[in-house]
Amino acid sequence: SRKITVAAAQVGAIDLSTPKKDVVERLVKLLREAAEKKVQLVVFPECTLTTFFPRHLIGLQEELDKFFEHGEDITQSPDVKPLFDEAKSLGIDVSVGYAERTPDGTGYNTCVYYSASEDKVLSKYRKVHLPGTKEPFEDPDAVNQLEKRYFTPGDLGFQGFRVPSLVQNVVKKETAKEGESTIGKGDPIMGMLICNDRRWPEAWRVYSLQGAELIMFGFNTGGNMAHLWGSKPMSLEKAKTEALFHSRLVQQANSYMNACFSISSARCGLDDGKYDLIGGSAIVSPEGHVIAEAKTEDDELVVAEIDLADCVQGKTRTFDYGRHRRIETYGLIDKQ
Ligand code: CDT
Repeated sequence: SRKITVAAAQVGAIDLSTPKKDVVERLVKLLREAAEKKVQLVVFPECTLTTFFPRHLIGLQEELDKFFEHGEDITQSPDVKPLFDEAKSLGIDVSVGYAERTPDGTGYNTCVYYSASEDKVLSKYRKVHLPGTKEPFEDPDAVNQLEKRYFTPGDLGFQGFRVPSLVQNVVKKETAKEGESTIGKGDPIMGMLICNDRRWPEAWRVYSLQGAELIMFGFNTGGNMAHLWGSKPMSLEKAKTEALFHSRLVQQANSYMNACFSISSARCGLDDGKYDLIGGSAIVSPEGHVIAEAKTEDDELVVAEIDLADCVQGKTRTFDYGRHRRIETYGLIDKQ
């Protein structure tokens, strides 16, 4: 069977002063709920461990560094280790987003995929498309988006990866009979994006060219980011409805166009009682349908059983790249 039970672990309000330890306790609670529901993979949001700090201008390096994880291996980071220990003991794979400070001082907006059966990080991704500005907006009422100030664009590319132990009876290339296709038969092929990346078709496409069957991403999207989007003045309510619409639009469209499942996991609620983030975590099928979605703007587990075999039709018919793509006409893509 190619069926797996997956979940988006949506995370509600986190204040500027909330200790990481408290956040991790909430994440562990979500993991335990996932275990009760026989979930095999849980996706946590972008920068899960703290408030979305790029909205704040933080001058002191020492203060800023509190929002980052330091050291080579996030699974050993003292505040976060309990989450990976719990994932291991419950046998649940997790994808977790966090701010990463490398030994040479570079900051990345990062996520990892941790496999419980292997007890190790199988893949790391660093956000490529960083929205916002280096300098704060001049309007003192605007909510800032200082990702370009705090982070460097990701340097790892979009590396699809295979995940062992989630599905049974896999056919590997080495064991396939002569002429037998292994599309949709091996260990699942996955990819990770982070927030703004989801709006860029190239990011999804590079994964789907590697056969990705499941793409996951966390996000922090402001409910009212008129300064960032340059949109016409509109009511807060309308701005949030638009933001949710576009978030859902890109997830559904890209899942369909790349014949893959997708899981999106939101940070949401009112951070510090005033910074509104949209929710809208969802699990979407390769046909572009929403199969599960969040009902709240708080901590919530969104669960679905998915059958990766459902990717085969899109990958072998409508979007059979070998037969239908016309790469000789796409040259401009990597020139501008
Ligand atoms: N985190 C992130 O990339 N957010 C952007 C918009 C900024 S709203 C805080 C997004 O594309 O959703």
